[in-house]
Amino acid sequence: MISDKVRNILNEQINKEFYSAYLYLAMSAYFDEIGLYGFSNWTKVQAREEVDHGMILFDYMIDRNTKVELMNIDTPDSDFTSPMQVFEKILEHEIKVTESINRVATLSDDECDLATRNFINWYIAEQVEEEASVRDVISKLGMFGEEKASLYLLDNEFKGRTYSAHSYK
Ligand code: OFO
Repeated sequence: MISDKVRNILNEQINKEFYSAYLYLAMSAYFDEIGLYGFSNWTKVQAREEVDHGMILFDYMIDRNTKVELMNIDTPDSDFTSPMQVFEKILEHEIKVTESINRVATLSDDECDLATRNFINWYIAEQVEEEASVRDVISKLGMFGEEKASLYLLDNEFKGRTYSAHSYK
């Protein structure tokens, strides 16, 4: 039996994952507008992964026979000015998501909900990976700069990012 507190925090986390998908889609649209189709692909692939993150939580809640409550998804930020600025925003956002996942883990411990505590471990590891991949892009942008030639090379590299589905079962 999932406690009300754990149910609420899981519902909020579903909302945060779908908000993340929206945010990455907004970024993808920005990159399309400025002709950086590889960057657009990178953020679009990430948006699909975020939908998976939301769906894995959704399926878990159904399995635990607890009520899923879908909430409004906020309008994402769309104030983008450069690739570096976008990736700095991504890092800031993902650090907040990591903190949010950590709160789910801590609350599951407090509520003696070992199943949720075990379930959320996947997200803890996923956040380490996500933050690392964003830091990698930021350091490449810092190293090569944002001149057209460097962006062209990175853009080509990011065209190669492919989506692979994550699922709960
Ligand atoms: Fe779901 O990890 Fe990013 O936000």
